[in-house]
Amino acid sequence: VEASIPEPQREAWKKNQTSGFRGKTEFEKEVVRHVETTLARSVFNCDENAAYAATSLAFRDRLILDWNRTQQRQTYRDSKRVYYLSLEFLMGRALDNAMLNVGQKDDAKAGLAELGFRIEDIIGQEHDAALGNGGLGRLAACFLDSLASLDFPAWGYGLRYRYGIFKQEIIDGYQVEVPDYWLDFNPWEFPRHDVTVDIQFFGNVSKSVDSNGKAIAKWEGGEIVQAVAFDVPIPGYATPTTNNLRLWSSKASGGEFDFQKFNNGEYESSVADQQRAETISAVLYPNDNLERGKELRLKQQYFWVAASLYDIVRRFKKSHRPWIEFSDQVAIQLNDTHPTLAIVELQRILLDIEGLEWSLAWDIVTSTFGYTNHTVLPEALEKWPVGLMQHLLPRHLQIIYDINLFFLQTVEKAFPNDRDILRRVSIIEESQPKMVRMAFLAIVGSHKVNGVAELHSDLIKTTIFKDFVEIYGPDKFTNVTNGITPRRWLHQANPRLSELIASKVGGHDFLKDLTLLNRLERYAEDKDFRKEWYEIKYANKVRLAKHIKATTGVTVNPAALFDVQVKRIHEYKRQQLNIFGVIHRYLTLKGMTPEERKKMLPRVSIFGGKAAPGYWMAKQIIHLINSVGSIVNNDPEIGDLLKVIFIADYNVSKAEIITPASDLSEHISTAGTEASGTSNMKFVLNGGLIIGTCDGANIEITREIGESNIFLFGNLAEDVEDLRHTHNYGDHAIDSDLEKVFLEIEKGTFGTPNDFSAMIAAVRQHGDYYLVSDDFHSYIETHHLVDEAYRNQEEWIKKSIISVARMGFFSSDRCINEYAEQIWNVEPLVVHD
Ligand code: H53
Repeated sequence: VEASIPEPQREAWKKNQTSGFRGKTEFEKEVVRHVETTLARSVFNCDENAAYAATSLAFRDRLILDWNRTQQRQTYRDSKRVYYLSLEFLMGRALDNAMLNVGQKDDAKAGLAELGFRIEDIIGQEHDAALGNGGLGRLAACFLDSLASLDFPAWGYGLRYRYGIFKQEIIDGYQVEVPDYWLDFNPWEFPRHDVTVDIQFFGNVSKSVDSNGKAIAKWEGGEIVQAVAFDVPIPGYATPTTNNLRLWSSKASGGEFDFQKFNNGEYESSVADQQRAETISAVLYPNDNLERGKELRLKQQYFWVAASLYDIVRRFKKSHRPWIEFSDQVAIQLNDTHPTLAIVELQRILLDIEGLEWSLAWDIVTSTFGYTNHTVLPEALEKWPVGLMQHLLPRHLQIIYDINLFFLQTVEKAFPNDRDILRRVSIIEESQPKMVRMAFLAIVGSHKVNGVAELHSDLIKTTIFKDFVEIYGPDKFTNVTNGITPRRWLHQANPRLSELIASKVGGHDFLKDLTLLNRLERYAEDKDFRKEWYEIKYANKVRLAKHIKATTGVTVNPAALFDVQVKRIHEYKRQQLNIFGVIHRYLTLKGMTPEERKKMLPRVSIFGGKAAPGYWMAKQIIHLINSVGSIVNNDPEIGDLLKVIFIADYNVSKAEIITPASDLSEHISTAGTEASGTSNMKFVLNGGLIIGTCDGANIEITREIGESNIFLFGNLAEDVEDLRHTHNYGDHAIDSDLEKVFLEIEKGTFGTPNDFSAMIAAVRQHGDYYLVSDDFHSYIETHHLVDEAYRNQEEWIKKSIISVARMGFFSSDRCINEYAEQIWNVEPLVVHD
């Protein structure tokens, strides 16, 4: 039924159209209105939380008007849209970002002050939207910001988890996980109870032939779960464009519960179906770079993908265009292999529901999808047992088999003398049990495949996807180096630095064209400018020191070198290398005379990051860091010379405090293992230097900022394979300094040695897969170079300024423009006021 208002009545609508608040006074009015009506509170019981709620609702009201206008314009213009499918969107807080992006933070600040609140306290009330694990989820969030800021018609599609990534507490030095119930009050989402999709699971497929002799497959039976849309407005920076992030929530279809059972007094089982359905979107899987093949995870993937595709297809069909034009209107990007079933689902829709021929349908599918690979780690590559797929999605498995059959036929034709290639590239792995290789399915079903940094994109072409380069040619594979949004990661997280930069590079335009930062370079030679630069860094360190004091009780000296490693805890990221290095430093200090010690440079080693709950070794690493901290931090001989801090519950809003405060950050993965890394970009953009391996985006950062502005160490990716071969399990030589560290741990200096024996055994007895010993010497030597460099503060600050000036390339705006041009073929659409 058409729900639009007839022409004669539209005048009344026009006359009564609302517009967002303008200026401080109108903002205050909105806040008071929300406090008094929406929240039913008053001047007598408005605490900071209520003020946060009212402020957010005032901004939400304002955003949704731009959102409406953006959506109307995009529909009216019928322009091509991008759909970014991601199981994770690690958004962090929304209020500060919304205020800055619409350009009304000053009004809000002044207005809140008049109403009796400090804006920082109000911002601090917000709960992070933590629907992601780490780099992959945060990248998706940066992309949404860039897509809107660059005026691209784009939607994100994800799952509305009731529980995001767990909260981490550190109790007696161990990680303890606490559920993250974040939906108590979330002013940033719009429930769309009218936008629902029924999603089918299980059942079976019947095949028949129609009157024209055409085969018909019918997927019948099984169970239905309902997907309900929740929309989150995504404001662009300094533009009215406000895009949409649509998150799906699961619920039982056909009513709340079984009335029959309820009437019979079977209260518990009457709600069982409902609970089972709601389980699908209940919780985010807390693994980063690890796939464990759980049935519920596959259910989540299909649920989300099927709802999203139904929505996309429904929108396309409104335009009454022929199917052949689908990929002129729609580009879908797969963020890793998690949404790969979308390929199969679209083929199913076109074939079984719309009645298209296989080859036409398949052309449409492959020209619609692009696939981004984010890892070469074998444990992170998704594979699903054929049996599970058959049980849960019987029709999809048939289509996968057909896709594979046609694909292998073309391979066989092209490589008639190579039997083995068919086994190697088959989407079905002939193992026990048989598995569906999702990355291969994603490659076969997409027109472009990209890696996320140059080294990584080269590696996938020469290792895991080598055969596919032979089959499709090199042009199907490309690189789009990751980026970060300078709005959140500079302007919002480091406002003083952002303003200082703006005062020198010609205003705030650099926030939309980050290459303008290059105008900063000449100020490296300006002593007064360097002083201001230093003062901002120092103030940021004071702020972090306060946070450390408040949360850990440890006092750190803001004049010390702040050495930071914050990211997910993973053996390949090598926090163990860092903490072994810290122990080495401690032993060196302990071996000195008081006079010698006086000459040493004070350091604070700061760690943060979550371990997947089932990742035992990662939890051991956290325990060792905390154990070392409790000894070192209380050693009166050491004092300020070394402090070891573990910041609990690292998340986006903590990153906004930590990143601007670092002097040095560590990006020290075994070469060839970190696809890109993005925190490396954030730290340098905030004037911190890097110690890092030749891995991921570190390599391109070096190219941009210059070798003299980064501390590189360690073996190269090309040598890793051979080095691993030289490690004879149990009897390869361990670096002598590292051996001293091990012996000290084994003496019990940092608590029960047994607690850490597995970490040591991984190096000594189990082949040192991550090359901790091979890189140890180079790591320690390079830290000496860092100390030397830091002694010369003027030179250090120059390096910091020059590095920031050369970071323009790493904006996610550049990255999104590359996707738009090379992969999506979409253009911006400006929404005028
Ligand atoms: O994706 C980031 C990269 C980073 C990589 C990360 C990632 C995940 O967070 C989770 C799964 C996965 O396969 C990859 O580890 O190197 O910067 C964004 O591309």
